[in-house]
Amino acid sequence: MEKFRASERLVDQLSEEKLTSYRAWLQYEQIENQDYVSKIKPFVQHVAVDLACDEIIDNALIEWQTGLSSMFQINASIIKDGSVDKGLVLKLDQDYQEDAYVLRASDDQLILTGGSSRAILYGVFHILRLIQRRALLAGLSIKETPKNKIRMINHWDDMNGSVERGYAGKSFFFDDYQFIKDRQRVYDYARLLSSVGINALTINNVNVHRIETELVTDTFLSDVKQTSDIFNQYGITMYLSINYAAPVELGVLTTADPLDEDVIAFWGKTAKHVYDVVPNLGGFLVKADSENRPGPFTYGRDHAQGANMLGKAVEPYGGKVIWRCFVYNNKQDWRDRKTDRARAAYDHFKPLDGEFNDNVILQIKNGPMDFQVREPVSPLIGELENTNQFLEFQIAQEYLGQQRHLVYLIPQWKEVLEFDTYAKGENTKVKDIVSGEVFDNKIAGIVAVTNVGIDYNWTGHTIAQLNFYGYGRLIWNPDLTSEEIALEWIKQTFGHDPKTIETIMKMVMPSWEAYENYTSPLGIGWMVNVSHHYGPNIDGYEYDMWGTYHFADRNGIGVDRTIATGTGYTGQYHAENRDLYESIETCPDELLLFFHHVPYTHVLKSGKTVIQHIYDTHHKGVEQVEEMIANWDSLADKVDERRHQDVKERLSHQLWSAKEWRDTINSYFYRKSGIADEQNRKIY
Ligand code: GCV
Repeated sequence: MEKFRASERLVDQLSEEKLTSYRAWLQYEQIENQDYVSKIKPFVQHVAVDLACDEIIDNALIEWQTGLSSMFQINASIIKDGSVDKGLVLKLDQDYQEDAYVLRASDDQLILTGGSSRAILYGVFHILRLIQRRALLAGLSIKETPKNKIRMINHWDDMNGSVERGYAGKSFFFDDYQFIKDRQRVYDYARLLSSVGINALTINNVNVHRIETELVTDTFLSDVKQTSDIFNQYGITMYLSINYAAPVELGVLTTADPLDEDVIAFWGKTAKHVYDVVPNLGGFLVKADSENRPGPFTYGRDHAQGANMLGKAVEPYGGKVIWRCFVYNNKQDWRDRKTDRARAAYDHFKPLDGEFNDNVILQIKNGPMDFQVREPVSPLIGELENTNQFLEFQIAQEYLGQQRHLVYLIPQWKEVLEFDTYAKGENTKVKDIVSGEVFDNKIAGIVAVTNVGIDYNWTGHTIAQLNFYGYGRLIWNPDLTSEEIALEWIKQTFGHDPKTIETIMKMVMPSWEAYENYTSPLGIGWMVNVSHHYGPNIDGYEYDMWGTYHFADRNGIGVDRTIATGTGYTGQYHAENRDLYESIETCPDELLLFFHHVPYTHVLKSGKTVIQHIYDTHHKGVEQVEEMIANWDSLADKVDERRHQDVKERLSHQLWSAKEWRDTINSYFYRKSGIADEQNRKIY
């Protein structure tokens, strides 16, 4: 099997100055503080391996040696014959949960006991993370069990090499309708993923075109196998996005009806062959009956019938089918204020609860719309009591500045995870539902659309690496705070200078709020250009031919989603949330226009009118970006030139863009409402 070694490859590919960006949070900078070095040395001279090695353990050992030689210039000896029990000792305990591990240290011995090889790998990364953060090891006593069993990444990579909603260069899996033969990047990526606990991924877009339909055929299966093998070496299970209409697209049948015997046989045979070649494949991810993708609706069948047919096909091989709930009708007349895209996922899938096979999982986006800067939590989460489910986030900043803007996403995701659905009374939080605890699901977890590409810093914006890192850390342990995650990342990525840490914290922590301030206020969302979703275009979204998502007119703004007078969407929530959102009095300001259509003069809880809020926040957002720039400028002599320059360029574009947003939005609403003054600042 193809084997790559991180240290060899890194040096081959990139110039030294770009390597710093490429290393991301695995910088392993040399440690100068001799006092710290002397305290850690007893633990790092030897590693005693008291377990059977496999390729995952091999990689854990390589990582340990790479980290130590770089940070301490130590070549840690690996002892497998039991002759030494000092230093790091690796053990397995079958009674632990698969990914769980324990770290216990005396004065000169650190025992890492894991439930599996993968847990050992995670444990090694944990110790290296502690050392990178200059934590002491003596007396350590830690037990780590991930909250979510499946921690997944979705790629939207196409085989022509492009990445749908990708903002960090082209795909590193595919180019020119082929797999890229040099798989160095893939290996390095697997390493980064496992360093933050990711254990599953799909490599191709959920929008499966003709060419990717062939991923399940002999045209590409040996490439699929080689790629899967690389991820397996890092404890990551690979899945494929498949085309629901494959039997038709491949010219085998004239139907993809899930109840048709020939279709059932096609998938049975296809699954068998796929698993013969790629026995470790996790299964299939499907986007069906959505945004022009084929699905069971064409044949008058429902999603359960479609998903279960595939579920049965992969069942004999332990495979899973992940079925996306992002299903909506995107044609709506602007005069129709009752049809509501926000209702769609719940309306489609709630009635099917309990009808899905055990190996089928429904994948639900965090909000009812589509990864806007502010949305309520999807009401479907908490409503599926008898169905496996995954929560879906988007690390790629499709609607959040496309990695040209600095936006730290963990605070947004934490709000989602902490949201109380009241599904089983008070304190039924999203984080406990999607982990499978509330409804005792067999399969559960969190998935996110990735933000990486072939750019040398992986994520386009260097600071967007934090969202990748943070996603892994957060879904491993949702109780970590946004501050803790940011601090971990900054120390590993940029080192220990107190001013650097403090300054970057000041930049990242308010960045989500800043973005919201200068873009879309009060839960309105969507005011972007329809094709690429970037930059302000107030009436620009998909209803531009027919209307908009915000219903702004001279009298008011917002979407009435109440039961009393609107689309009835609030009725999809449990009583406590339904009542909270239904009433203008109790609806939180930040979501007011998502749930209500109000006059511009409506007074918010803050005491300001809606129109004044819009104007003021747009100015504030721009000022916040100016502060970010001043902060970053002050680090010119603290951060290496390449990364400093990269971020500086992005920030200056962000400022330009924030001003464009401010001026576009404020002048639009000035005209629309007719109640702003000429300077667009003071309304009254
Ligand atoms: C992959 C949004 C994006 C699409 C994406 C879709 C989805 O509509 O703009 O690019 O398609 O979501 O999640 O399937």
